Amino acid sequence: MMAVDFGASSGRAVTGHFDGERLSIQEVHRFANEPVQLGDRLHWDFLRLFHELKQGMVKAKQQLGRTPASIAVDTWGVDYGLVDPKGQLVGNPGHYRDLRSEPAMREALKLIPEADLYARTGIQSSSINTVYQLLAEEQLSFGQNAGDWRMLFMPDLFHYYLSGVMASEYTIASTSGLLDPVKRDWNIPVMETLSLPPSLFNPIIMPGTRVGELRPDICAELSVDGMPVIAASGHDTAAAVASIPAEASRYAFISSGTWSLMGIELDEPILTERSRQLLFSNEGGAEGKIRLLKNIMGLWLLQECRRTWAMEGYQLGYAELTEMAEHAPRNSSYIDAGDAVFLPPGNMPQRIQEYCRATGQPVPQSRPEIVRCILESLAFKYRQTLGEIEELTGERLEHIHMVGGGIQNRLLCQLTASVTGKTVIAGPVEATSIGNLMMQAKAHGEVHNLAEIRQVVRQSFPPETYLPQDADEWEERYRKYHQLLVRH
Ligand code: ADP
Ligand code: LRH
Repeated sequence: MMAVDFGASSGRAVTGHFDGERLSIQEVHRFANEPVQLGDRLHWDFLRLFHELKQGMVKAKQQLGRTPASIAVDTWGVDYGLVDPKGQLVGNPGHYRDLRSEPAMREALKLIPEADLYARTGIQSSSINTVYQLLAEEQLSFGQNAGDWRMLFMPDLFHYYLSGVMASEYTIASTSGLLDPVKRDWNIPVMETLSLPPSLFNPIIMPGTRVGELRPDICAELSVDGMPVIAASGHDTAAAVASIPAEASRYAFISSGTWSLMGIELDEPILTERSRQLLFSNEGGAEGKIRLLKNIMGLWLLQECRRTWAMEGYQLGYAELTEMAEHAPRNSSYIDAGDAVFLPPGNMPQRIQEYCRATGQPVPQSRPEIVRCILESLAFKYRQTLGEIEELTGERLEHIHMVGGGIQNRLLCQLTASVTGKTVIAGPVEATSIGNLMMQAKAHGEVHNLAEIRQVVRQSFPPETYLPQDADEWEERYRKYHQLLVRH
């Protein structure tokens, strides 16, 4: 099988072989996935990425010695493309780290009060949400033929151009702010109140559904045989959560990559006023589960520092940056890693310094100090969020499962264990691709449910455990963070 994962730090094509007990994976293609600023809008580079996907298919065939048994694409949430009745893209898909949807969000919330919208969709209001991006689409309101267009989330858009079939997979649709989280289907009354035509949206299909077959012209172009295109789990975070190698029934998770998505898996959504105030969203998971989670800025903060420093002539790898932070002077400044001020691309070191100055804290000056400030602030945010999850669910959680590329930052895993006082179980790194592949295996009937998927992942990719250290010191420092940032 073949998974293609479009992450913000890179895109990758991974093949997976399931022998009935274990999954083995091999990365066959990794490529940049950089957005392009064109005019006043930030875009996906869709055509280039479709080309990279094809390169991945060619390399997968070379590596396996035959055409994979199936293919599935996942991407980050919320973004989409618009397609006209002839199947042509209506412009390049927009990228959510573009602040054009902020005014649209304010307008929408005049039509439906935020508390009401949350109770009906279970999604925290953020300018990145599909609903606000759609409302901000000038073409949608002004285009003459918009009534015939279809909206396809990014994984669905790739699947459409691979198979010619339009569908809307549940996990990715659940990031839109336009689903009814109880019915797990489109929320037509919300669309109507916001004047979004329901005809834009395709029917929802559940993760693990076969969308169609690879188009014959693509088979001919790439010299590959036909294969099923599967909507495995279109949302990268949902795929990552599906692959958590959990044994315990209750645990918190952190999907650690460009974002940190921290939450818990539930059978039904929590749509209370308290959950809205605490900024939790109810997104969809495999088997119709609910991922109650919070978006935390995550390693994006570090990615943007790295990019800024590279432009200033300092090329630093992640391993090097982490090592610098290990030896940094004792940190005494924190940022709120949930603050939307850190959302758009830009000079992140400067933004962090300004944040510390504005909150009356010592301003971190050196690169090691800034990296340390980011990592400790993330760990503190995780502790705060864990307390909130425990409050909302009424359960005490003893384990945190961390998955994704971010667990290669061992300092962050250790800080998370020490600051929260919980056992951190870290792995797998390629959780998203693994979740994608195992949901394909499920579609092939090779495994039957989420519990079996998780058992296979546990057997195939044994995780690493981190235990808390220096509990008293971290308790004291968290108190300071709490006084400074959480109470205000
Ligand atoms: P996404 O798919 O969300 O873009 P990934 O799961 O690929 O993200 O994780 C990317 C993050 O992993 C990077 O931002 C970086 O901080 C971290 N990372 C990658 N490689 C290393 C490494 N060798 N050491 C420490 N951290 C790393
Ligand atoms: C992580 C992620 C997250 C979304 C964000 C847009 O990659 O999918 O779950 O909220 O990107």
